[in-house]
Amino acid sequence: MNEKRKRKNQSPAAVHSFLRLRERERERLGMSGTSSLLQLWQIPLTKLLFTRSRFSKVAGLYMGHGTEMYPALCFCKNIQTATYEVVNGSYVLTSQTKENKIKDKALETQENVGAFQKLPMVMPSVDILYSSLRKAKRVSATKGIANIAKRERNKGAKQLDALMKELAVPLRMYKDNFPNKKYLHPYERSLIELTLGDGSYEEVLGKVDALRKKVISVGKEHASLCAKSTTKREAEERLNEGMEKLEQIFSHDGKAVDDLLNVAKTLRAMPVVDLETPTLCLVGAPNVGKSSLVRILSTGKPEICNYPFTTRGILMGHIAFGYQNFQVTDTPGLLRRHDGSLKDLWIDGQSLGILKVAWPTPSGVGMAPLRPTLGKKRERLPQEDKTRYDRNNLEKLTLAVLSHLPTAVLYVHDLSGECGTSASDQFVIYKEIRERFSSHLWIDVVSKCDLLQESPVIFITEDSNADHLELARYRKMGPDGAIHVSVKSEAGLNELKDRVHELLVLQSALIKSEKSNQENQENQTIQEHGNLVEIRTQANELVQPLLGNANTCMMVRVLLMQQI
Ligand SMILES: Nc1nc2c(ncn2[C@@H]2O[C@H](COP(=O)(O)OP(=O)(O)O)[C@@H](O)[C@H]2O)c(=O)[nH]1
Ligand SMILES: [Mg+2]
Repeated sequence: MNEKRKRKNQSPAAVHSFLRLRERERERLGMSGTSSLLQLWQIPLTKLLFTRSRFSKVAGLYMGHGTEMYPALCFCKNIQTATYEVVNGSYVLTSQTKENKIKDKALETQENVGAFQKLPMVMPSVDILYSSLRKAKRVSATKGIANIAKRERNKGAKQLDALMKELAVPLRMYKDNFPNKKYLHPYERSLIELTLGDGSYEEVLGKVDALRKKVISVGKEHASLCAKSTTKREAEERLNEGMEKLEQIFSHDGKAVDDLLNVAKTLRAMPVVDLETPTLCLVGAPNVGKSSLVRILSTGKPEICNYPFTTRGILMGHIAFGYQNFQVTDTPGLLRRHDGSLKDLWIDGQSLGILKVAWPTPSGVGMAPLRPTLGKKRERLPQEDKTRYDRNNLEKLTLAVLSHLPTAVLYVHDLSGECGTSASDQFVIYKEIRERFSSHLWIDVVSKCDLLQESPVIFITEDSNADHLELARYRKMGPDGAIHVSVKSEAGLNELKDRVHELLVLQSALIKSEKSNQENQENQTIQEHGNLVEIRTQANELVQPLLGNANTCMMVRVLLMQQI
């Protein structure tokens, strides 16, 4: 405001240079993207014309001192308050590109995790209802109404209005503050799918919003009925009716709020990962010794993270090498499917919306969406289905971690025959995972080597592939270059720690270089935009002295802007 007042008293040239300076500063600070025509077109000059004109208050066509002022100036005045963006070389009202802005925001948020820790606290539905009723009943009639009937209907309408607002405001807050799933980091999106089930998150939020809309429409309707009452008694009756109706609706549909409360609780309990800290992720079949190795590698005592659908917790530890800190975590195990490979579980790129698992359907085993796990629905699943469901989700969690988090992989192979998954099954899963995540930094470890030396194992379940040379080599030694370790005899642990250190330092460098690449790209975009603005400003300066007529001036500028 002060800036505006000061500028009013300055000469057009001073205003012009001030605006150019400010535009440059905005560009320098990276505030590009939205450029005000007020600045780019030096529109305040026309505003000065208005203030100088004796007819500045007259609408429509303006005449004064022989100067004709065109209706274009009215348009000009309108656009002073609007901001524009450059789209395909021409200016488009910012409101028209609102969608793009949302998209930008989405891209921004997708780069970060931590949304679950920012979820709003949800109040149980009964608490919302009773506190709203208490507050509404305390509302009294507007002071100074002498007529009893008028006073009563005024009080009734006000109380109903207050109840409606008290009920609707928290619901609105939940709607606004629970993030849209599609704008979340893909890892968090996958956790929502895995823990809550396909579409459950949106369903619960949708129900909460439907309840809000119902409360508003019923509340308004009864408040207006109450306001139309002609007697004190009628007003009282309508007030009671309205209160009862709202209470009834909220008691009946308030379950959605309680479901949302459970969703928030579940999601907030998810382990927090730091994307910028290099992480080592242990992968392999169940019982191969992953957790035991996490304990050995962690410098402190690792925490057990309970993902809601895991039967056993997952360990999350920290490794400190000198001044550097790293994360180490195990994943639930991967199993070989007898009906094929893991490919049904692949998480396709960014989207988990299409995640499907093999699931018994009424017409036999087919592809069906994940079953929701919220509330009672989960309990009703038959035991066999529940086990299958949990197993699928455990594996999907492993795949989600590998797909969406910048982790280095420590793949654990157990060739001792102790873990319950045969060497050839482990080999098949390993090859699939290795191929799928070939870009990850990687170490192979053969665990429990104390047992290997004691008794070479032969599996009854081994198939004819055993003759295959590669498999035979694998069964004996694991993948090429694998480190043989034993938590029991401590063999190979020092070598493993050294290799892990090297790997994590590399991972750290990788994260840093990716980050600086990203920053460079962003800076380049800002720079390009800055150059464009500079060219436009210079072109504007050239055209300005040549053109006297404001209308023509504007037309030429529009053409010029579109050309650049
Ligand atoms: N003999 C022997 N047993 C081990 C070794 N490492 C782990 N185990 C055992 O293997 C079983 C599974 O280990 P765990 O770390 O829970 O495997 P995870 O399911 O892959 O996390 C446990 O009973 C461990 O005691 C080892 O080096 N030698
Ligand atoms: Mg484990």
